[in-house]
Amino acid sequence: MDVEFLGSFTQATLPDHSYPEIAVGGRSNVGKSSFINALVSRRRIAHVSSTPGKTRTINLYLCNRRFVLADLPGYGFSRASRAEQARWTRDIESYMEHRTGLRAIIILVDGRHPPMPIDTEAIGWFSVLELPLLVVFTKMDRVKRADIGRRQADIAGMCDERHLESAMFSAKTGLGKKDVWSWIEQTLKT
Ligand SMILES: Nc1nc2c(ncn2[C@@H]2O[C@H](COP(=O)(O)OP(=O)(O)OP(=O)(O)O)[C@@H](O)[C@H]2O)c(=O)[nH]1
Ligand SMILES: [Mg+2]
Repeated sequence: MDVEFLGSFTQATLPDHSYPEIAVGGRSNVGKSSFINALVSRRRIAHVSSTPGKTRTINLYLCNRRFVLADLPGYGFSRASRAEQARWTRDIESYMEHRTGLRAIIILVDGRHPPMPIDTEAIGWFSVLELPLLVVFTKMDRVKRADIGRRQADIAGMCDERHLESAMFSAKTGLGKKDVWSWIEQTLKT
C-alpha cells in the first residue's frame, strides 16, 4: 500500500489533481482519521486527536497513485461556536459543489450509539450529489456482543429504505476493512 500525504487545505487553497477523489465525512470525533489510517495500514499518517473537532482542514491522501482520499472537517462538534458550525456547512457545501474529481462519498457514523439526527441530515446533504455513497459504522469493537443485533437494526433502519450500502468498521481490529476496500475498488471501476 503506497500512500502519500498531499497536505492540509482550506476550500480556497484546495489543489486540483487528476485522480478520482473519495471524500470521507462524519461527525467530529467519529473516527475519520483513524479510519483512513486503518484503511491504508499506517499508524498515523492522518492525525488522530483526543480533543474532538481538531481536523478543521481538508486533508488529502494519494493512495496507490490511483485515487485520493479527502478527510473532511468533522461536523456537529457541540462545543464549536455557531459561527464555526456555519463555516463548516459553507465549506462542505462549497466542496461538494465545486470538486470536479469527486467520485464517491464515505460517511462515518459512530457505531457505539444509535445514529443521531445530524448523521441522517448529513446523509441527506451528500445524497443530493447522486454519487456512490457508503455509510460506515465506526468503533464497532466497542459495541458489546449483546448489543450488536440492536445496532444492526439501527443500521438497517437508516440505510435500507434509502438503498444505501453500509459496512461495520473498527480501526482497532480491522473489522470491515476488506468490505470498504472492495467497495472502493468497485466504485473506481464504474
Ligand atoms: N475503540 C475505538 N476507538 C476509535 C476507533 N476509531 C477511532 N477511535 C478513537 O476515537 C477518537 C477520535 O478518533 P479520530 O480518528 O481522531 O476521529 P476524527 O473523526 O478524525 O476526529 P476529528 O478530526 O477531531 O473530527 C480517538 O480517541 C480514536 O482513538 C475504533 O475503531 N475503535
Ligand atoms: Mg480527524
